[in-house]
Amino acid sequence: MASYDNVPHADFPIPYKTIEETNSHLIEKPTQEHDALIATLPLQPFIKRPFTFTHPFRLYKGVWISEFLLRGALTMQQHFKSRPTDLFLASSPKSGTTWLKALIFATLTRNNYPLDQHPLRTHNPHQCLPHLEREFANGRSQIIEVIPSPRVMSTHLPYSLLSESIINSGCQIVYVWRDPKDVLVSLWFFVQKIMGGADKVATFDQFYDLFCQGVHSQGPIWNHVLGYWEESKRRSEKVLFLKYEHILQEPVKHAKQLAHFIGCPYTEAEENNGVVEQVVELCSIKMLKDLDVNKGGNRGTSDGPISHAYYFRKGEAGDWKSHMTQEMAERLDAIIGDKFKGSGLQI
Ligand code: PAP
Repeated sequence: MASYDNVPHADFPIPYKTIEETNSHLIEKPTQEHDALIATLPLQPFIKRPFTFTHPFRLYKGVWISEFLLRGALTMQQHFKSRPTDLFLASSPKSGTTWLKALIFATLTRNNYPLDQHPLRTHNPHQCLPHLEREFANGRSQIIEVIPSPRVMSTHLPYSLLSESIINSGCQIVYVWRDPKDVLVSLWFFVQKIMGGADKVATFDQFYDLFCQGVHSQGPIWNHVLGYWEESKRRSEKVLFLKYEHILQEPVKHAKQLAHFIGCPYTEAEENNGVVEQVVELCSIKMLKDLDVNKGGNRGTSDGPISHAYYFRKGEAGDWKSHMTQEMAERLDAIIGDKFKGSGLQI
């Protein structure tokens, strides 16, 4: 049997879905307390609702965010009490959230279950870790409250919109970002699936133009990335800054770095026994995509049920080359390169 010595709080986290199901009596009516304020905020330029599914975007403090998630974010900012032991996965949408949810969850729980019976084989990664502002928007704030420590949660909010409580609690944040050109392509395919076809959404060129203006979920992406980058430079022991493409290139190295950062490094014995490779394999898109839960299940959201399969497409670097002209790529790179100037960051 595995040893729990190097994994703190060996029994936790357990999949969020289990906590949600056993505490369903704590679910409240979704909040409307910020609706009056939200109604005064600038609305996104409409073509067809290309990025927003059923909820339009509003511009709040320089961030384009769906009305629905903004409701959750504002309620969260007011009421959420972060604990020093909390761990957050932060990301701009379509930057590697599902993958990192799996990797973090598997890393923390690798000794709680035999890996061939691990909950990731029966749960989509989004059922394992809650998305904080979405849960607040959905009346689940009290469920978040009863999750035993150490809690592991995700957020798509930029650093500038995190609550004071999160920033001041001393909790850790893992941030993942991705080449924005691939983020854009991934978003476009995702929205088509949600909306039921290419004819239901804006054209790729329209998507691209809005993206270049920063009008997309939690955009502009350059501010999102820079916010966490700056914070990771200031507090490297609290904010780990990862890039999707780098993890793809060297998954084992990054899995070890992640484990070290979150306080459960692999032992020499684990490394010698190939446990890092097994965790990486369990979390790979090839493995997750083929599981029944991810082929057939779905996730209830404010936009209706979203098939788990929509979270797994190609999982590659550079798919933008099949969808963007060289000129489009250079223009977007130039916009982002300009914003990154002086930061030390490069695409
Ligand atoms: P989210 O923000 O809605 O949760 P997110 O998981 O960040 O989405 O992004 C989805 C992308 O990650 C998809 O990329 P693609 O469209 O370019 O293919 C998806 O395929 C990819 N992805 C999902 N799981 C994995 C994984 N285990 N390894 C690598 N990439 C993955």
